[in-house]
Amino acid sequence: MPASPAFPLDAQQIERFVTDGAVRLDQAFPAELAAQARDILWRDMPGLDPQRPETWTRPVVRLGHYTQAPFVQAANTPALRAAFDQLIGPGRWRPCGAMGSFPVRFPSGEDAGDTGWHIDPGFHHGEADFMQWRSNVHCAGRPLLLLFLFSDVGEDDAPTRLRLGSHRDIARRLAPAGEAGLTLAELAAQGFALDEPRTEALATGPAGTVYLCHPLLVHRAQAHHGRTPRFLAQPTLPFAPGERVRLSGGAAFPLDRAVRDALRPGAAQNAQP
Ligand SMILES: O=C(O)CCC(=O)C(=O)O
Repeated sequence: MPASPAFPLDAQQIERFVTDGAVRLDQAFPAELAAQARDILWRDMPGLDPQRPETWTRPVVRLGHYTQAPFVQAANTPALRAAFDQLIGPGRWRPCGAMGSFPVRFPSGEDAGDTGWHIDPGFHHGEADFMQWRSNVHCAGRPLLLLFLFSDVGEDDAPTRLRLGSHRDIARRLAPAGEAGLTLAELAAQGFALDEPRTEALATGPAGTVYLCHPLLVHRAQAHHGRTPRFLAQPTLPFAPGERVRLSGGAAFPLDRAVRDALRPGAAQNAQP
């Protein structure tokens, strides 16, 4: 399938989403919207001045959920909506009404304390202890892990580290736990499948790039060794009511196919780093 406005991901990119669990969409939203959003975010960090690095005293500042126009427009461009249709399926997702959370990372020698490998859990977010939040093999509550670059991110600028193919390892660990799934604490106790051989990719790119990742992809933050603060958002795109990964039956979109492939007998032995 060729890339076009209606189908922004070509056939190779779609296969990469299925096997690697991550695909990069360039110019997913305008850089101008990213600049407008950064102005708002700077205003929400009192005492921190974009022109005065000496005011950047913490390695990370976490900002919440934003509903102003630049954020909602960035989340809902025609290219992104078409890519969601390609990966999840038309009618199976609901638009993002807010953008966040934003871990804003600053050049710093200090440990941010939040750079461990993990997946972003899909449900039970009401639990005060986030280690009790849960995920299941149906990816209930989260059809995609989305990384929106709101600033230019080079290799030194704390790009998120992605373990390619790890969504398949996590799917195999979640499958025996059925509907209830596992807590983040239980997945952490199993080491997030880090014993599997996997290669890594870095979520780099100019402002306006979006990484569309499988929701079970293992990823982590890292220290910032560059010069310019990194602005990244991880909005939650909801499933449409009643929707979740289809393990069998119905049309299998790339989101479903990635899990089905991982659970096929012999898939673990055939896993390639
Ligand atoms: O800051 C990053 O690069 C990723 C942060 C992250 O994965 C998280 O907050 O869940």
